[in-house]
Amino acid sequence: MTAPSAPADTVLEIVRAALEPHGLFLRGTLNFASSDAAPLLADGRPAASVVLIGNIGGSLWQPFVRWREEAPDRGGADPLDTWSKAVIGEIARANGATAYFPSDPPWQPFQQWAMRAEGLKASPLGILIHPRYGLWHGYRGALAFAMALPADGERTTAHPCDSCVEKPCIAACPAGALERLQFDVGRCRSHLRTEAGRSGCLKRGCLARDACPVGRDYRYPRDQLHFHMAALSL
Ligand code: B12
Ligand code: SF4
Ligand code: SF4
Repeated sequence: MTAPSAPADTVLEIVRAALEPHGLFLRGTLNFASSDAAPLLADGRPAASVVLIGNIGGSLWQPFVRWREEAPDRGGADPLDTWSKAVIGEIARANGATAYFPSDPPWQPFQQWAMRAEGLKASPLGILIHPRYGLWHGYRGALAFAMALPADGERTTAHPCDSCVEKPCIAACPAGALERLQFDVGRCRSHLRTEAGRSGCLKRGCLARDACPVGRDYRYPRDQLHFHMAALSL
């Protein structure tokens, strides 16, 4: 059963505190206009707002690894999604929210929400770039609420790709998957199936992502890089 929401000004603090032990962060809030296709709440009404939840750098990796070690069988085919649903689903239930997850069809427009909530823009890889975390961040879920929420989270107007003249990410991709300034998933996947792809990107992480000079301190740990790349090559 879903609990009633706390007042708007306290619910964000409650959510933030509940996320912290799991290495997850409240990334931003977005209030929907009447013209928006808002996601639906569990009772069928359109949501008034969403809270975006994500990782910054490798923040979630150790909490996730510990959770897996406690009960190796419970992860299923996609353990990071299972973990995200366990953690964020519980926070949703406790706070009267409806949880959405990026990998659940029909796909919700997480990146559009993030662009509006955080002011981010897409990089040539398709991933949104953050002026501090670079390409090393992602979204693990969103909480949809019936009430409007105060602006929260960081909002930026700085867009590193706009002033990056050389764009080393494009040249670093051995498959030429970014040459048309739009990620070519076919080229990328074909390369990952080759010997060079297996010993390169698959083992060390996406070389294009790694070539970006922004946010290098937030680069994912090796195991996490390998985990994400293995999922991409399936
Ligand atoms: C389908 C999908 C993919 C497909 C892309 C197929 C395609 N050509 O579009 C595949 C499986 C290839 C993919 C790969 C990756 N993805 Co992906 N993907 C998604 C997913 C589930 C749906 C995207 C979508 O269509 N949304 C529906 C539309 C309506 O929403 P939208 O916000 O308007 O969509 C935007 C995107 O579609 C974007 N876009 C268009 N083409 C591409 C291509 C890529 C690769 C990406 C990342 C985005 C992107 O432009 C739209 C404009 O707003 C999202 C989660 C989500 N729900 O959004 C993650 C998501 C976009 N992916 C993400 C990531 C991180 C990756 C990978 C880096 C994973 C990895 N290996 O580490 C790779 C990138 C490739 C690489 N070189 O490493 C992150 C991006 C986070 C961020 N900082 O922006 C998301 C948000 C998931 C998450 N949990 O955070 N992805
Ligand atoms: S290398 Fe430059 S263009 Fe490529 S993602 Fe990084 S900042 Fe953007
Ligand atoms: S994983 Fe490798 S082939 Fe795919 S986009 Fe990144 S650098 Fe290119």
